Amino acid sequence: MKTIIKTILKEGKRRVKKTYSFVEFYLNQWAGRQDHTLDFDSETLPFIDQETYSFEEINKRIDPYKNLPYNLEEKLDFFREFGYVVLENVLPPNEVDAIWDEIEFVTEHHENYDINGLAHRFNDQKDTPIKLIPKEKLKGIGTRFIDFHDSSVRSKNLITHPNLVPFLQASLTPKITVFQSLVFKYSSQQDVHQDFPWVTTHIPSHLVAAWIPLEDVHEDSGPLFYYPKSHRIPKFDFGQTGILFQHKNSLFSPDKFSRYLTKTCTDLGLKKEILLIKKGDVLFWHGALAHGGMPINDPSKTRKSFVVHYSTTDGLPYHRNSNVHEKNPDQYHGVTIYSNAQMAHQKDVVT
Ligand SMILES: O=C(O)CCC(=O)C(=O)O
Ligand SMILES: [Fe+2]
Repeated sequence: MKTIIKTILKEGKRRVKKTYSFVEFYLNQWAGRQDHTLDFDSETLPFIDQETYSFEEINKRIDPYKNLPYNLEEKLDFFREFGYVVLENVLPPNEVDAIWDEIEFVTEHHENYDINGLAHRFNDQKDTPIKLIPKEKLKGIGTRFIDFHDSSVRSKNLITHPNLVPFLQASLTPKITVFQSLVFKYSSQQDVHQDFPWVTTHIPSHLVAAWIPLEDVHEDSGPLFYYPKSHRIPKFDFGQTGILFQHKNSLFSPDKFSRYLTKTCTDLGLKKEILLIKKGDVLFWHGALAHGGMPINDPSKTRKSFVVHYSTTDGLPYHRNSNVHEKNPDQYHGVTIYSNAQMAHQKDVVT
């Protein structure tokens, strides 16, 4: 009885506090008062996002690179303007196929792996070892593998491929690291969102993501969609937590955020585009680009993809699940890949 009363009182207190915060938020808005900034810190903004950006200068700052199968200057200009860019034929298709073979192998033998996954209507929010997820769920719509690269040397080599690194260094800083990766078999069908409120490091602007198709994308499979140029729209205020989302503390929900993005993009005349790229290509998107996964029109169509969120070692000095420095983190093609101490027994187990 006592605990029930305590719980009710606690919940009541939380609601009163939240109501007070809402009133405060709207009063401040009405009075034109702003107690927190609603943009990235200009001091730590990647050079590409600064007005003084120049290709000559960035080319001096990044590590030397060999012939790239694309024009880096043109791709960076496009990225700056539109918030995304596609690099065509930059990854060896047989290496891409080999990654999917690994995913299939791990799925078939899931009982041997603690690699984390999320499966729709099984463990929607909480990362769970795939050995606890039924095989049929693992193969179904709404499933994702989390940080598969931790367990696969082949994946680490692919997501740090020398054709990608100069672009990453130029769009962030030369000290690139991997924040997190996700492997999908089907479209995520995720609502429109920007990544930086969730994929947070000490420096929220140090975020670029790659979308690596593991097969050619079919238009009925629920392609990735995005609003070109949306990386520059005014940022959403989650209330109390500013431009970042925190489950317990933010006043506004991800749904409200999605509605804000759709309305703002539409009002500004930005047109939604879908991504129909091929195996071997890579899309990079800016941490503030509004994007999501289209609904699946044909459930027989897979949309196998590897999504990687990159940051810098200044933004993320250690693995996101840790708060201590790792002595000599692994380096792949000049990119730092931290080990997940909580999953040490799963490191490189696939290869
Ligand atoms: O691939 C998708 O459908 C969306 C993935 C995504 O938005 C993300 O991982 O940030
Ligand atoms: Fe996203």
